[in-house]
Amino acid sequence: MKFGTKAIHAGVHPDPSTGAIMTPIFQTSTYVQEGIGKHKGYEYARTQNPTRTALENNIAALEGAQFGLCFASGMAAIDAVLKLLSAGDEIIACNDLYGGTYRIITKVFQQFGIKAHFLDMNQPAEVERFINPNTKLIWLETPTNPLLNLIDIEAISLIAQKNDLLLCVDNTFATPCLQNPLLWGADIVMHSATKYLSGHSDVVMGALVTNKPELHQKLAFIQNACGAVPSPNDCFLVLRGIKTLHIRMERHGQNGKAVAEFLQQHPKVDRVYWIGLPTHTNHAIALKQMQGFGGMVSFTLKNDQMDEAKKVMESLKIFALGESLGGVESLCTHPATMTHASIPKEQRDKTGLKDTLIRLSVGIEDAEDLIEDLKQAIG
Ligand code: P1T
Repeated sequence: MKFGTKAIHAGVHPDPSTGAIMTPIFQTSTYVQEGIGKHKGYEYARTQNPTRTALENNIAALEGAQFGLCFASGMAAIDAVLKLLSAGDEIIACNDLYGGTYRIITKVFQQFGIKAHFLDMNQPAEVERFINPNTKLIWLETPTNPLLNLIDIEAISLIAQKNDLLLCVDNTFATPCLQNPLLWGADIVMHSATKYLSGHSDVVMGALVTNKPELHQKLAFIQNACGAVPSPNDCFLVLRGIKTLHIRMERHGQNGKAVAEFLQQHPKVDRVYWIGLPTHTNHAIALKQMQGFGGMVSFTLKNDQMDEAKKVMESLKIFALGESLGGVESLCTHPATMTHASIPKEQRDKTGLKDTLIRLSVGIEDAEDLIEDLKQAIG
C-alpha cells in the first residue's frame, strides 16, 4: 500500500457495532468486563483505548513500524524514551535541537544521574569519540530545530549498532511522509504529533514507534505506569489530520520552496536555511534519506540587529507570531526567546543559533500571499 492510502486507511476499521466509517471517540474511562479476567482486550482507558489504538496503529504503519504508542505531548513521548535509562547512563544528542528536549535532558534527567553530550552529528567520528561503556542512547533530530541541519541517519545508526546503543530519531520536522528513520537503522522514531501529524494547531500530542517487540513492551509499560496518555478526543483529531498529511506536505514543500527562493534573492536577507536549497550544506543528505523538503524555513537579515529582526517578525500579517509549527496556517517564531529560550545563550551561540534568527513554519495558504506578506514586512 502506498503512503496516501495508508494515511487514510491504516489502523482504522468501520465500527463493528454500527458500521460508522470514522473511528468513534471512545470517551470512556473503563470497560465492563464479563467476568474476572474476561474482557474484550480493553480494561482501563489509561492502558488501552480503541480510538488511541487506531491512531497508534496508523502512525506505526506510516513509519513502517510494527508498534506505535501515543502520549499526551511530544515531551511526554521523549520522557518515556529517557525513562529507559538508569542513573549513570549517558546520552549523546545532536547539538541543535528543540529547546524542550535540551531542557528535559539537562534539567530533569541530569538530576537523576543521567549525563548528556551535545555534539555536531555531521562528524560521525566525533560521535564515536564520546562513546564510553556508560553510553546507552543516541538522540537526534533531522532536520534540526531551528537551524535545519541534516544528519545522516544511516551513518549514525551504524555507530549505534556497532556499540550496542539505542538510536532514537525525532522525526517531527520531516514527518513519516518525507522520511522514515527506521529504514535507515533507527530503533525508535519520536514525533511531536502536535505539529504536522495533527496539522491544524488544535492538539498537543506525542508518538513513538518501533519495530522491536521488547523495546515496545518497555515503552508501553512506561506509557501505562507513568500515565501521560492522550485523550480519545485528541486521538480522533490527529487521526483525522493524518488523512490529509500527504496532500498537506506536498503543499508545505511547494510553499517552502517559493518562500526560501524569495528570501534567498532578497537584498536584505543574509542566510536562508531550507533543506531543499542546493546551497544547503548537507542538501545531499536530504536527497539520500528524504522524499521532499517540507515547509520549515529559517533566515537572518544582513542588518543583523535585534531591532530589525523584531520589526520584521512584528510586521508580518499572515504569518502569525507564535510558538509551534506544522499547522495549515503559517507561523513565525523567534527561537531565542520562544522555543529555544531554555538553551543557555552560550550554548546557542556555539551551535550558531543567533538571537536574530527568524523561523517560519510555511503553511498551505497561497504562496503569492505569503511572499507579499514577507515583502511588506522585510521592506
Ligand atoms: O510540544 P510537544 O508536542 O510536547 O513536542 C515537543 C517537541 C519535540 N520535538 C520537536 C522537534 C519539537 O519541535 C517539539 C515542539 N516544538 C515547538 C513547540 C516549536 O515551536 O518548535
